[in-house]
Amino acid sequence: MPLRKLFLGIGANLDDPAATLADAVGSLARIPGWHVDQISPLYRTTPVGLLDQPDFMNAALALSVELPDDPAAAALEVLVRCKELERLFGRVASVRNGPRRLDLDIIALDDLAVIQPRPAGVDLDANGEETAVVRPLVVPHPAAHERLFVLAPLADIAPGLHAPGWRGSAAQLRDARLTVEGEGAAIRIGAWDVAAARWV
Ligand code: PH2
Ligand code: MG
Ligand code: MG
Repeated sequence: MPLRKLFLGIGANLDDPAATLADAVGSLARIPGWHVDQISPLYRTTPVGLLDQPDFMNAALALSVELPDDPAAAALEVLVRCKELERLFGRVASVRNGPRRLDLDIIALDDLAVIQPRPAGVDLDANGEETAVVRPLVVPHPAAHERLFVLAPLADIAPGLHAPGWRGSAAQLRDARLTVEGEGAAIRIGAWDVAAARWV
């Protein structure tokens, strides 16, 4: 099983988001075969999509993960693990783009490009077959390049990352979004403290 480089976007905006995200980092690191290599600063971000909800906390992680050779199988395994963790952290089904205790999104997985139907029952956002079919798992994340809450923390840990289909590096895309969304849309509020296993 090859070691693949995985970039995750993590976010939360209910209860104690910073504590939830820190605990999620710990849980990801304890998955057998998963290694957390980099943890971005923590950002407070303006909600995108559905505006009438609390601000989010967002961060990005770089991991090395033992995954199957087959790209689709690798992406699905990551998805299933992430959905398991979201459920463990008490996430309940909600509206698309709505408030959530924990959201783990695959930003990019090596240089893989995958479009794959989601396995039934894995997606808490999906309230039926239709959603699973209409919204397949797409890697790299189809919206990552146009969201400052993803790009700002990602560019901190992987400025040169150029995922398949992107028109620039993470740093270039972040700078482009900064001019659209403004500095206030993503504010750095903490750096990861290894000893405390928290952002401080
Ligand atoms: N996640 C969403 C929708 N909107 N906005 C911010 N600021 N941060 C998020 O993580 C986020 C969002 C859907 O997953
Ligand atoms: Mg998301
Ligand atoms: Mg998600």
